[in-house]
Amino acid sequence: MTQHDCLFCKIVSGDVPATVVRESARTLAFRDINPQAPTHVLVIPKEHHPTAAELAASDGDLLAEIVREAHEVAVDDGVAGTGYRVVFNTGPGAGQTVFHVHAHVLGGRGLNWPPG
Ligand code: IU
Repeated sequence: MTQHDCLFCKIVSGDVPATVVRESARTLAFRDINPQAPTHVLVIPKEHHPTAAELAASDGDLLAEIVREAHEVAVDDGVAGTGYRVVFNTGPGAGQTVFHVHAHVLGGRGLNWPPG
């Protein structure tokens, strides 16, 4: 299902441009417009789901596919060997600004822990 006021639904439909790096029948991966690392790609379901928690409850297979695609993005960008991070910001207090679930795939530089 598409939400007309959702930015990432508009990227899926092609109404908003994005640099797509991978696509499967149910997922899309594109470069973040404000990258926080040399590799910063967002992996999303093509269907609208607001958060990772909601997607886990409604379609766990699709959430697992997003995590698999995140790994393939890291392989494609050559950062899987050194290590990469997959982040689902969930809720405004954690920095979620777009309420269409997305996995941030970050790599290509040292990543500190704990995150900010
Ligand atoms: P967040 O976890 O909801 O804060 O992540 C949203 C991301 O979407 C954020 O990193 C933005 O830079 C990114 N983004 C994008 O890639 N393309 C866009 O057109 C817009 C935001 I608006």
